[in-house]
Amino acid sequence: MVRITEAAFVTSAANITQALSEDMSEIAVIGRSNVGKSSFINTVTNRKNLAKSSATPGKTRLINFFDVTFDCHKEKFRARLVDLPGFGYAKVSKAEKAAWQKSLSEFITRRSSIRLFVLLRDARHPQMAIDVDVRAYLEQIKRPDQEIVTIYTKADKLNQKGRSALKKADPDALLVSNLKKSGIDGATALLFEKLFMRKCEDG
Ligand SMILES: Nc1nc2c(ncn2[C@@H]2O[C@H](COP(=O)(O)OP(=O)(O)OP(=O)(O)O)[C@@H](O)[C@H]2O)c(=O)[nH]1
Ligand SMILES: [Mg+2]
Repeated sequence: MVRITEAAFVTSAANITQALSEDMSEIAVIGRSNVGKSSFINTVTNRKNLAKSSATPGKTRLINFFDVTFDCHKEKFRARLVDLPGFGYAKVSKAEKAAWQKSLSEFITRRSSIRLFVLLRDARHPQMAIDVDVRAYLEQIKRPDQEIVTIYTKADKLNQKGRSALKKADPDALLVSNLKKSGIDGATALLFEKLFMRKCEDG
């Protein structure tokens, strides 16, 4: 089984110009404000407060970089996780929102070290138009050496009705709960497989 065994915060940046040099394969974690991006980084790295999460939307204001090590049967693979500010956060001024949107889209379109976009969506709301739009946008800007995966958060909040709605919207949906720490092995395996283009087989 593949695990992330080491993780360390490196730095924050307000925009692409301030960002680290592009010397490592990166996984960019994208999604609506409050969907659980920072929590997801804590869950996959098995660290409580590595990325700052909060019940108040709009918590992550900067682009945060974390160096991580994937371990597949003692073989180490280094990568970088990027925690991004959420989109769709309503409680800021129009000007601030526009500036945000600009630095976020600049980062994701121009940062060539991004190899994988992880789009997080709320399992309770699999059809949200803004998520559909963002997925389409990512498909449009994605270069040949980049991949996109969707992972649904807050699985613990799903009832039977929500489960069927999600299955209908996306039969192959990968679900995680950052609260219950469920779905993490599958999510880690998916990140590893997409990033390093190989599976970490059991044995
Ligand atoms: N029940 C439940 N709550 C979750 C889950 N993931 C995150 N949360 C909660 O949702 C809230 C937002 O989590 P964050 O990780 O800060 O979300 P974010 O996407 O980083 O938000 P921004 O930084 O504002 O864009 C926090 O109160 C978390 O505890 C989950 O899987 N289940
Ligand atoms: Mg955050």
